[in-house]
Amino acid sequence: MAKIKKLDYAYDALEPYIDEKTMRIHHSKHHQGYFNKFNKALENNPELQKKEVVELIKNLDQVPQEIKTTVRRAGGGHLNHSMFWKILKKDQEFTGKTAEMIKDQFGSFDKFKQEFTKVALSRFGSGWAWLVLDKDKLKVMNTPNQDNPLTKGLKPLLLLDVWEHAYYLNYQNKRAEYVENFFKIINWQAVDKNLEKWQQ
Ligand code: MN3
Repeated sequence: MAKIKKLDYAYDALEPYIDEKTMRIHHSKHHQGYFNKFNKALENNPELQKKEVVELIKNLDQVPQEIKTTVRRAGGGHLNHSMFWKILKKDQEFTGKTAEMIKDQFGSFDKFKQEFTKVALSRFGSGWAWLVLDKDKLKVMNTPNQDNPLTKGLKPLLLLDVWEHAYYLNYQNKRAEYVENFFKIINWQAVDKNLEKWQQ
C-alpha cells in the first residue's frame, strides 16, 4: 500500500494544543486508512485514478454509483485531512487577505470565532467545521462525516476536524476546549493560499 504524504512538521509541533500521540495516530492510522480505502475503491477504474481527488469530490455525481459512497467517505476523508494538516501551525499572526475579509464580513476576529465555534459545536456526532467562500462571501458551516463543501459548489478555506478521534486523547468529551485552542494554531498564510487558488 502506498503511503500518504508526510506532514510538513513534526507530530509534536502543535503541542500542547494538539498532542503528539493524537497527531501520530490521526495522520498515520486514520488518514492513512481513508487513503487505503479510497485507492482500493478505484482499483478497477484506471480512468478515475488519473483524476485528482478534489475533482472527484467536486463532481461526486459523476462517480459511478457502485463506488460513490466509498469515494465520498474515504476520498473525502483523504482530501479533508490533506487540507487540514496544511492549515495548522503554531504562533501565527492573524493577518493577510482572508483575515481582512473576515474583519470586513464578520466584524472582528472575535465575532468570527464565535460563529465558527457555534458551527463546530453544533455538529452532532462526527464531521467538520468550515470557513468557505460562497461566490465572494465568507460563510461558516459544518458537514457530517467526511463530506466536503466542494460537493455543493462551495470553496473551502479553513476546516476543523470535530471527529472525536481528532481530540479525544487530550480533551476527552471537551470539544469546546479543543475548538478554543484551534484558533491558536491556524496558519493564516496557508488559508490565504487556499483563497488565492479559488480566486484564480
Ligand atoms: Mn480525522
